[in-house]
Amino acid sequence: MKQINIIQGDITQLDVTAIVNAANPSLLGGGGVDGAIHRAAGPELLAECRTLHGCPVGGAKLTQGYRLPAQYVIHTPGPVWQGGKNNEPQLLRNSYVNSLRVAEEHGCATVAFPAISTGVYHYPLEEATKIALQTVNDFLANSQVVTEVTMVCYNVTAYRVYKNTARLLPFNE
Ligand code: AR6
Repeated sequence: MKQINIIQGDITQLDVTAIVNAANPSLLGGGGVDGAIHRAAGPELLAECRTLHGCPVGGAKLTQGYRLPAQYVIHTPGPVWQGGKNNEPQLLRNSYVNSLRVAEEHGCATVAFPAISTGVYHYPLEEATKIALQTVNDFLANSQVVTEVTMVCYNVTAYRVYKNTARLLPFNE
């Protein structure tokens, strides 16, 4: 059975095989969920990130989870919203797909995502949510490895948008 969960909470607390970090191309930390993940994982995370030499927008790279309950962190820089004419939808899709590919390569059964690009990067929440849910749903349908994906909404606004969007899509949570 494949499953998509939508929850409100703090992604750093989740006991899943891998959590995804909404990073920036330097992979050297920042604010938002990136800052929270680095604080919770401890300094070893930054030390490993330094060995990765960054990541292009829409790409994904894996590290250990260190002091997190999750075994791994998959770091993906999403696109900065620049009005929508700079390939933002495709780049956001790439962040989800490439994160899930990396999860598959490392045998991760359970993966959790934050709402990539919808904070500091200002991607409109409704549009980003449609891409997130559609992309994850399509990938899960074809994956032999990833069986459960949890979409983590940090605040109630995002949670409501995710729940409403899920109702409009052709899948059941
Ligand atoms: N758990 C789950 N979601 C969270 C948490 C958390 N602990 N904290 C925040 N969020 P953002 P971006 C939500 O800004 O837009 C960083 O500085 C937040 O409410 O973290 O992709 C990076 O280094 C929002 O819905 O990421 C980059 O420079 C979502 O996570 C830049 O921000 C994403 O917001 C990336 O910007």
